[in-house]
Amino acid sequence: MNQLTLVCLSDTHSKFVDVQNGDVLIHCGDFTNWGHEQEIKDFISWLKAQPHKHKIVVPGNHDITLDIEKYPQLKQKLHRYSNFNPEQLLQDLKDCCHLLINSSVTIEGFKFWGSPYSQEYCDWAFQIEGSSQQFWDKIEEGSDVIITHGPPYFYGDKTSNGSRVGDKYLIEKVKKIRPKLHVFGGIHESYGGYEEDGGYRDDAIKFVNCSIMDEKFKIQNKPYVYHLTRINEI
Ligand SMILES: [Mn+2]
Repeated sequence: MNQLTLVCLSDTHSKFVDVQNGDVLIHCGDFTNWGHEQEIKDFISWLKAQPHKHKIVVPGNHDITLDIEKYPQLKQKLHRYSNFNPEQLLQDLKDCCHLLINSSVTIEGFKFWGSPYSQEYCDWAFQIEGSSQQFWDKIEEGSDVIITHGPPYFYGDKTSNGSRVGDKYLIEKVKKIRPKLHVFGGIHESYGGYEEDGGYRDDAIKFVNCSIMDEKFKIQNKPYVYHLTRINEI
C-alpha cells in the first residue's frame, strides 16, 4: 500500500498560516488579493520555507498577473500604474512548485490534475467564457486528485445567502473521472469536507473546500489533511 499525506489550503489572500508537515502541500488559489508582484514574491518565499517534499499550486481568480493570456486586458483595468513582469513571476513560481494550469503531475504513482479556471465572476482572471460544458473535457482520465480553484455544484459551494454557485458541468465531469479527492476553494464560507452522495458508495469521492478565510477575509479555518492511499493490486 502506498500512502501520501496531503495538506490542502486555499484562499489565503496574502496572509500566511502555519501548516503541518506532510508529503504534498496543495494550494488551490487566491494566494494574493490583487496579484501584485510583492504579494506573489511573498507567497513564493513562504512556499519555499515549507518542509513538504512536493508542492502543488493552482492559481485563483485574484492572482491576476499569472493569467498570461488575459493579463494585458486586466492590467489596463487593475494594474494601470504598475509594471510587473508576468512571465518572470510565473517562472519564479514554477521554479518552486508544480504549477498546474490545466495540466497534471504524477507523484509516487498518483496523478494530480489542476486548473485555476472557474465560471465568470466579475471579470477576474482565469474565467471560463460562456458555458463550461466543453472546458472540463480537459480533465485527464485516471486523475486521482482533481484540484480546481472554484467548487463543483453541490459540494462546498454554498454562499452566505444560501445559494449554490458551483459548476454543474464540473461536478458531472468529476463524477465520470472518479478521482479519490476533489479539492478546491473559492467560496470562503463553505469550508469543509463532503462525501459524495453522503458516503453511500464504497468508492465515494471526497470533496473538500479548504478555504482558510471566511467571507470577511478573516483566517478562520485550518488546512485540510487528507490521506491518499492505494492498495496495490496483486
Ligand atoms: Mn478567495
